[in-house]
Amino acid sequence: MLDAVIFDVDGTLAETERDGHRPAFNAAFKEFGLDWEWDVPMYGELLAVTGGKERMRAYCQKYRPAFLERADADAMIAELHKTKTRHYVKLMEQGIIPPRPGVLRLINDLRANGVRIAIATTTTPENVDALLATTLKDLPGDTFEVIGAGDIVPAKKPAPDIYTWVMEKMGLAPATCIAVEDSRNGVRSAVGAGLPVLVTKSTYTLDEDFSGAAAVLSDLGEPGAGFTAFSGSVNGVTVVDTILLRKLRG
Ligand code: XBP
Ligand code: MG
Repeated sequence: MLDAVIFDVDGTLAETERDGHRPAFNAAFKEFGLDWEWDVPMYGELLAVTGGKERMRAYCQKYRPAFLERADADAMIAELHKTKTRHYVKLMEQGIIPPRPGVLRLINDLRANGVRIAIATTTTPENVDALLATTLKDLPGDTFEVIGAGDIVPAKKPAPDIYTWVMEKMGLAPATCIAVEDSRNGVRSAVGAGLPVLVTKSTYTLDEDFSGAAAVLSDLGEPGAGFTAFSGSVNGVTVVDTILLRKLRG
């Protein structure tokens, strides 16, 4: 029985971290006259902490402790984050980030089968809107019935709160839903909310520990370019569709 699929956003629907969020943070730092620069490996390390404000704070704790001693440190982080969001939206408007393989195909298949679709993410709502308007513009406007994003719950992933919030909004129990994620933090969040999780590894999460996931794949697969399975009972199938998600849901 599968009523709904709840998707993570960053790394799952699109590879937004390296060329979207990361340069947006760097542009905000520059605008504020800070000499902070998050290169590709450094950003990979910082992704251990979800949420942009939380990530900047964790960076300062480790690399810029003096910044946190400023009386206006909290306000500065909030302003930096608003600026980062503005840069991120501008970057997305350039249309540089495509959907990951199989994303549009799977979502259309779920719609055709009457499966409800939602989002549970730690990213800011404006970022989700930007992604929907650009990368995912070919999906009908009513695709995502509920979008749980950003500070709507105080405890971000790996806490289960965002998944629980989304299921409550949909009036569904975890027993009839499945999550699609790309990160260890996402798996912990979904499993904590009682959901089975399908993982599609992303650039920054290739080596993460996904124990607890129902299946771990390279991507959702397209006909002619199927996924590679690292774990899970996929029995010769090479594209994720409604039938496979029903099986994984159990
Ligand atoms: C990914 C994240 C986010 C973004 C930054 O979340 O960790 O924090 O990197 O977003 P998910 P904000 O994979 O759950 O979508 O700067 O808007 O917080
Ligand atoms: Mg993610």
